[in-house]
Amino acid sequence: MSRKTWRLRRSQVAGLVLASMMVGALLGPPVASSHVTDNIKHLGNHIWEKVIKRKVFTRTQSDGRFAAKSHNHDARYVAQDTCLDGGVSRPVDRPGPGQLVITEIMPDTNVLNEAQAEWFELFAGDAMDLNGLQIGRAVGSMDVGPPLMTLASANCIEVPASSYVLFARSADSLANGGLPAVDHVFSFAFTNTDPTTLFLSSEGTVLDRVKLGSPTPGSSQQLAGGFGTPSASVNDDAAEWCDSESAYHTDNYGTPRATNDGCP
Ligand SMILES: [Ca+2]
Ligand SMILES: [Ca+2]
Ligand SMILES: [Ca+2]
Repeated sequence: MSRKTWRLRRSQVAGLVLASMMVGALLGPPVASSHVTDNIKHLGNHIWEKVIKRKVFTRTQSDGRFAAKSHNHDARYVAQDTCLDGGVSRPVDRPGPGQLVITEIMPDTNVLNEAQAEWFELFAGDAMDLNGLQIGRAVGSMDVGPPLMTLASANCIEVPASSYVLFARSADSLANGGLPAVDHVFSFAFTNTDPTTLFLSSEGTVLDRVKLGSPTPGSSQQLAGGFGTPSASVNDDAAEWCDSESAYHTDNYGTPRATNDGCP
């Protein structure tokens, strides 16, 4: 075998290894933890963000408008700088860390089809726009993985101060267990046996994240209510969470889009 042929084959092998790493990154997070794994995760994040970027622009184009490019020059993150408020363009009023808090998650419903009935709730302490908000989940770790959804619209996705935002797998109250008005539909799933994790980020900045134990069937996991404004740092402590005891459905407990119960 000539030296030239060996070089060619070695580069082909390298190409195959890279391709398999990219496929692995797209299929899901690797189990082992190592430097190589970190590189694969980084590559996976990069690909996801490229995919999301395309989606954001596609959505905006279908509305006949283009999202402005971010001042953040990190190409991995997409940001929409302006949105339409009553038809008038203005800067997006993004939340900062602590302004948007994860308050309740229903990963494991009784009776209902979970692919339509899972939900989670956020609390907005201040008025804000949710344009560009990214949400994701990482099983078994507080690590922030690739975002699983990004909120995008040509119009400002406004949220008033001191209000709850409800995300559910379906907006159909006949399918989702009779939830109150759903603000946003999500398509990823919560497992019922692993720890429940969720994070929120905007322009690459983590706004909030939680890691809880595995859920009790039929009960939401809720941040203890009754102690003033929900806090994105207090909710880091799993001891501040408990199962809801308020029924919103004949076989399911939680307080979707409403103040949480106190914990015993
Ligand atoms: Ca589930
Ligand atoms: Ca937190
Ligand atoms: Ca609630």
